[in-house]
Amino acid sequence: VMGALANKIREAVEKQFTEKLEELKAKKLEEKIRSEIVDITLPARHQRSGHIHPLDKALREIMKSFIRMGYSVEEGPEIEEDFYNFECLNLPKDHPARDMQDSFYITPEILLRTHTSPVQVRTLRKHIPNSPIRMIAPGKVFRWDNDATHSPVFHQVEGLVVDKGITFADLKGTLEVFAKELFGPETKTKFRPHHFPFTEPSAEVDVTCFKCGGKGCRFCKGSGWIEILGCGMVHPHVLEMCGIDPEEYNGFAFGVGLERIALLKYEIDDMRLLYENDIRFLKQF
Ligand code: 2NM
Repeated sequence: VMGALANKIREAVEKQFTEKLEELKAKKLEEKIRSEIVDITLPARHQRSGHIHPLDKALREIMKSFIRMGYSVEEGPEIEEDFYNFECLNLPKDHPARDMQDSFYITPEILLRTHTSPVQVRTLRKHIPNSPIRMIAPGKVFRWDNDATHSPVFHQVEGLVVDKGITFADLKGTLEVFAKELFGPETKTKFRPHHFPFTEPSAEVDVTCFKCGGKGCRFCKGSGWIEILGCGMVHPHVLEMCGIDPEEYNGFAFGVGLERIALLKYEIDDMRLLYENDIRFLKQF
């Protein structure tokens, strides 16, 4: 009798216990569902995306043009030795272009590179005899300048070709093709004599204004021509400093300011806009 009674009590307690347990579980699940409710009618959260920078866009175009012509793309240090930045490039210790006012020196022998030519020098100095060089060197360069048209940090793309029997005609042909690819097939080029310490002869290159086609407009300040780069035949002394026999080899080199190309191509009138990284500005290109 006692056993049967005990079983009945146990069953009753168990029943109440499981009922309460189920009730609590159901309540908890309901709370969870309520707290995790998603309103699928809400607008999605806006994903802000970046944009290719106009300097990078211009660089990609320039690189595409030269890579197609068989050039390699070389890089080098931004903190450079005086030897590679100046000495090898026909810029001896007393040369005015080395002025402390133009260059950021770290020690008397180390500075922030003032052009990407030291990359060319480094490439030439490890050059394997009997192999031609066709290279461009894009990158940051540093000069003591700061106003509406000069930034202390800016970008250059320098090019170099060294082989046997290179002529000024090769230089002209190459840069003509480049100018047409960059500014359109109607573009004409003009080579004006100039001076650079590392090339002889040297020239500056103008292209016909891509706005007015050469007639003269506000964009080209009425002249019909726009200056885009400097170039020349590599000075024999530079080749010698790089361990290359100028009797056997010669070549040409050129330097383009990337900011200048970007401002021209995308019709940007203040260079400082390039450095603010305002997405509302960048998105336009
Ligand atoms: C320029 C103009 C003319 C140039 C020279 C060299 C090197 F290393 F081969 F000697 N690289 N780049 C050069 C020549 C650069 O910039 C306006």
